[in-house]
Amino acid sequence: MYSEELYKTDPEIFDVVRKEAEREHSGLELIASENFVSEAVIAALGSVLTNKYAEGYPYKWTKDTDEIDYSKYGRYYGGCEHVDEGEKLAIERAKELFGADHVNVQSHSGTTANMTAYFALGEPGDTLLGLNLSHGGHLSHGHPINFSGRFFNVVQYEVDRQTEQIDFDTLLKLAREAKPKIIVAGASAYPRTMHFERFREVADDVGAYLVADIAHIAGLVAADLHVSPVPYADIVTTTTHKTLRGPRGAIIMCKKEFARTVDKVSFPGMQGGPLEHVIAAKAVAFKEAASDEFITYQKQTIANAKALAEALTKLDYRMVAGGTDTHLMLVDLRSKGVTGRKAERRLEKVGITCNRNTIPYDPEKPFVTSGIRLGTPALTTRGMKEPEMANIAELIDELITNIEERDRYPAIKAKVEELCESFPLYPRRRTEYKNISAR
Ligand code: DSN
Repeated sequence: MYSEELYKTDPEIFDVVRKEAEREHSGLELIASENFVSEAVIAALGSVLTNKYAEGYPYKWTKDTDEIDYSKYGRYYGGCEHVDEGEKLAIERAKELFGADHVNVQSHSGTTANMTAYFALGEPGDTLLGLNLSHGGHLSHGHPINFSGRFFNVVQYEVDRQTEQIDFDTLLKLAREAKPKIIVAGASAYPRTMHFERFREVADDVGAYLVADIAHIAGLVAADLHVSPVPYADIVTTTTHKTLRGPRGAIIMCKKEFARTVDKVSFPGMQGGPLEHVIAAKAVAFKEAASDEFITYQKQTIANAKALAEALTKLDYRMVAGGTDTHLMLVDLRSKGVTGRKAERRLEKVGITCNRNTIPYDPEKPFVTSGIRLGTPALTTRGMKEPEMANIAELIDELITNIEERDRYPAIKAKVEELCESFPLYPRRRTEYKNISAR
């Protein structure tokens, strides 16, 4: 209904939106960190809540006890009674979903959530022990060009050369040498289970705080299909837009003893006005994530990842760490003589979207890489199951094994589009866009 207004005011931006909806529908989205939100989430995002300034919180901390009091007005602006309700719902639903003592729902992104966690627990110059980016970690886990690498004394751990998984004896040895203030357990390209209980043992041994970043696996954790870090970590951060299938943004969960500090570091320490439209959309996503349907979805996401990994293995692709326990896999392309960069670019030409990714101990530069990362959350949201995963593995293989034969690309693209047509994405929305632009 309101797209008409956008078209009248700004046909160029309308067209950007229309074309992106078509791209999402007509391609196979295998970027492990992406997903397709519900129309309900989009409705909350595109709402009047974007108009409201609401610095502060929908509660006040009581003076003497570490309790939040929703009956007290904690904002620096008037007129927050409705956004207060939305933020309260987001907080309470997230607490329930993850079993956390306290949740701050205001983080704009995973990186600012991590920044908040580190500054809540440490000071610039403290030692931070995080997983190396090229071994599956994240920029905000201590990369030298990121704030984390510039503000903290970073020591990085790596995966074992043989198993390509975290070896906790090696990690313990490194932690004893480095004596970190904070250990970060989390990854953006680690296909196997993150054993948070083992991280806790290491942290306890060296007297470090433990931050768990579950940006990728939050949906699996919420559905109880992956070990939860909540009982083990002092602070848990997550984005809300990956497996969790909410709006782009993040939250911070923590034990009660850190709650007040986390809130203070987030605002006024780190951010200004919270994005109340995004927070309301987070609340919607948490409600959706508490449903049985969401558990079924996450089970299928894992089953699809296993099916895709198995089908590719049969086609002679090597899976890093031997396969997957989660929603993602890392594919080593060296046996095919194709780099990650080339595979990413050429796959895109036939409508298959993924990202190049370093594999552990990668001989190629990070901009080139020997691998690609594939994930199944978005395709599973569309309703695809194991048979489609086998089909997709064949389409990927057809492209990779004939990568220099560009005349074959149109036929592969046609097969991709045919598959996508059977699993329509945002059909009402796309029809509306088409009708408006046809006028
Ligand atoms: N950029 C995200 C990913 O793709 O994993 C992590 O923040």
